[in-house]
Amino acid sequence: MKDKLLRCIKQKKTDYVPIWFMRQAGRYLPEFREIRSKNQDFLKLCFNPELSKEISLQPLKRFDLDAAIIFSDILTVPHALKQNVNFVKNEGPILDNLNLKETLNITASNFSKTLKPNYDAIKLLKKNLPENKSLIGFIGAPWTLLVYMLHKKSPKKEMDLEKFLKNKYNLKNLMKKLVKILCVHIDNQINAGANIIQIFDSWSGLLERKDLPFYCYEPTADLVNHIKNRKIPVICFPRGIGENYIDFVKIIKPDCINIDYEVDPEWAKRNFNDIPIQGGLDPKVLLENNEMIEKKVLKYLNIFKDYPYIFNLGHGVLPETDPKAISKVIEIIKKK
Ligand code: 1CP
Repeated sequence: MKDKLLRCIKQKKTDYVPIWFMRQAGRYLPEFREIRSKNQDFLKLCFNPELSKEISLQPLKRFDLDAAIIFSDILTVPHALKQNVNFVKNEGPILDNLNLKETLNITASNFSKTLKPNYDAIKLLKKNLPENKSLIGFIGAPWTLLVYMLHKKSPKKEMDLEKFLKNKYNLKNLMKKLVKILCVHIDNQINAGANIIQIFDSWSGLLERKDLPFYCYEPTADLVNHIKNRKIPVICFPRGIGENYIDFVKIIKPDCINIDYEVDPEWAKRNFNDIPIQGGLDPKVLLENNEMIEKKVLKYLNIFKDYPYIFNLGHGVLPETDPKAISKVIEIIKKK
């Protein structure tokens, strides 16, 4: 097996720590900004198979990475469930009102038809990817998608969680629909050629401990079991849940767990029952000088030297990152 991420997840030896970056295709790359400037409509860009394949390959042309992640977005799912999504410059995504009845009535075949360009992009990417590189497909976890669909924008600035959780009827019905339709989305990505799936729960950190089982653990466990039945490894990223990472790992048993930059890597290694770990380094470190980058990358490498570990960050690459910082990180890892 030449695929280094798969080897690591299956706890087999690799000659160096496998490496990829969340948001490795994105605004910090001038070649991405160039394509983006000619394509103002972000969703349209996600639905252009040729360009999506091209953008996914951009970071691999520059850097010796071990995986490609398909260029798309978690918010193509609300779009395919008939809730309009607009990506507004400097504001992020803005969603139209949800028509719950219409959304609940979308069939799997209608959903798959809308997202067909996404799956065509994966097929094209697969054809153009050397066999030793992983092809990562992804979804947003049900909770994170619920947040965008009902709050209709990023919760980054403000969200009244108590008020949000009062809307039980919408939450319950939409949650059920999302789990079902996300299984379809996952199957379609695997059938097109994805050989690893990552589940992004970017807003699980908003939930209190008592609400995690219903909104995060249960729906995520359903999806993880679905992916495991397909014999494809799944990496989970429940960002911001702090000490609850222990329960998450115990209950859900993902094949690999991505830690965020607030998680102490030593603590994770001691407490995660030997489940392979990915990520952790604060993306802001890549804005520092080479000496600091080296010191902080080596910290993670040393902690995880006898542990199945995939190098990545504790969240996505920041747009202001100099691509040279990415080269520096890779150089440090390959020479170790
Ligand atoms: O040019 C631009 O303005 C677009 C920036 C951009 C990019 C490059 C967005 C808008 N999405 C993406 C691609 C993307 N998004 C990928 C594939 C590329 C890669 O990783 O290399 C992936 C996996 C995502 C996933 C995604 N989208 C998440 C989960 C991960 C995370 O960042 O927490 C989330 C929350 C989104 C929603 C989203 N997409 C884009 C924005 C600005 C946002 C909102 C973020 C917020 O609410 O703060």
